[in-house]
Amino acid sequence: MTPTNRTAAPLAAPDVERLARGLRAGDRTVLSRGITLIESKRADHRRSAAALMQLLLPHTGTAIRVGITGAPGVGKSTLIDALGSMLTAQAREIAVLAVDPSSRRTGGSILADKTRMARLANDPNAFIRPSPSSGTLGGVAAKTRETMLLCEAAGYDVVLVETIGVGQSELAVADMTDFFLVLALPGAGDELQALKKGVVELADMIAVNKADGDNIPRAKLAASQFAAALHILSPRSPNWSPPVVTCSALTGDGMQTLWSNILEHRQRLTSSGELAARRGEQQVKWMWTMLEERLFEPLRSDRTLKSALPRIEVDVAAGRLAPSAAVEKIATMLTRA
Ligand SMILES: Nc1nc2c(ncn2[C@@H]2O[C@H](COP(=O)(O)OP(=O)(O)OP(=O)(O)O)[C@@H](O)[C@H]2O)c(=O)[nH]1
Ligand SMILES: [Mg+2]
Repeated sequence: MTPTNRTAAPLAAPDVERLARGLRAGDRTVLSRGITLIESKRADHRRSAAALMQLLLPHTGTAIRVGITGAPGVGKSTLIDALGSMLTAQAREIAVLAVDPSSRRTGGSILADKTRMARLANDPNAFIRPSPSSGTLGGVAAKTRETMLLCEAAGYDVVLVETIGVGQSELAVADMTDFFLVLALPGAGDELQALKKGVVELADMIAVNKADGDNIPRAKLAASQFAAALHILSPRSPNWSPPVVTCSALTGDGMQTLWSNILEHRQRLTSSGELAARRGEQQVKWMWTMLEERLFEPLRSDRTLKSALPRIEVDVAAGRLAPSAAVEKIATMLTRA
């Protein structure tokens, strides 16, 4: 082995096994190292990461996976803090992850998130990991999914995934979780308009947050309007009709009801076999998304390809190059990349 090769392979197979053992023993430093490994773009790291995932696979799948979405400022982080602390007080271990492909959350805003989740940030039974920084939605989602599995193998029994709800990120989070919670604001009609229909269709529950102080009557009104609207949509699951509740992440009101609903949903989907079926479908879908990411990667990383693509696009747009001929050209370059 040449020296260059040696530096390129810092994690040989036995190290992956040690990492897996440490991770399963609940060592947080090792968990963070594992996450760093799966977030790495280096080819040798990627192979180690895949080996790690395969080793840990039998020890995953046990957590209750909850996705949380809603407009900016609706109170997602505050709610995660309130719900999460309630759960750690019940001796559960919570992992908090995020999918934010816009990489809006760099530096300062990660800190802001931690202050929004002040209780959990200092809770030994909670593990908070910000969104992988930048990248395509597919890439960010794939890393978050694997991070979720690492957390499960490390013994966390509830995983809460926050998404900012930009682009298709809600869909990606709904695809990696068992229960999808949509937060809304008191403000009824307008709010209903503002929520994308596709997101409401994904909801396993809508919670009208900030139902405190003067907001309570408006929150109740909004909840009844959402309930009426949900009635019209065909439910996502034959075993579950999404309830609409009101809550206050600030005071903690409604957190217990929220959690009871999540448990009830889990019980029903488990006994009907829907949970296992849904997770199986998710796994296959993840595989395809990751493969797609992998196949497309040379388009983003290979220098020759990257520099050729804009020119090809211009030629296609100008009608000088047939799209089919362009595809042939790119495909040939891809096989050489
Ligand atoms: N009155 C009231 N304010 C709340 C409640 N929940 C959150 N807030 C406030 O709303 C603001 C936004 O809360 P966040 O938890 O950061 O909201 P978010 O949805 O995570 O926001 P982004 O991550 O930026 O999309 C903060 O000032 C919170 O204190 C609530 O239940 N009642
Ligand atoms: Mg937030």
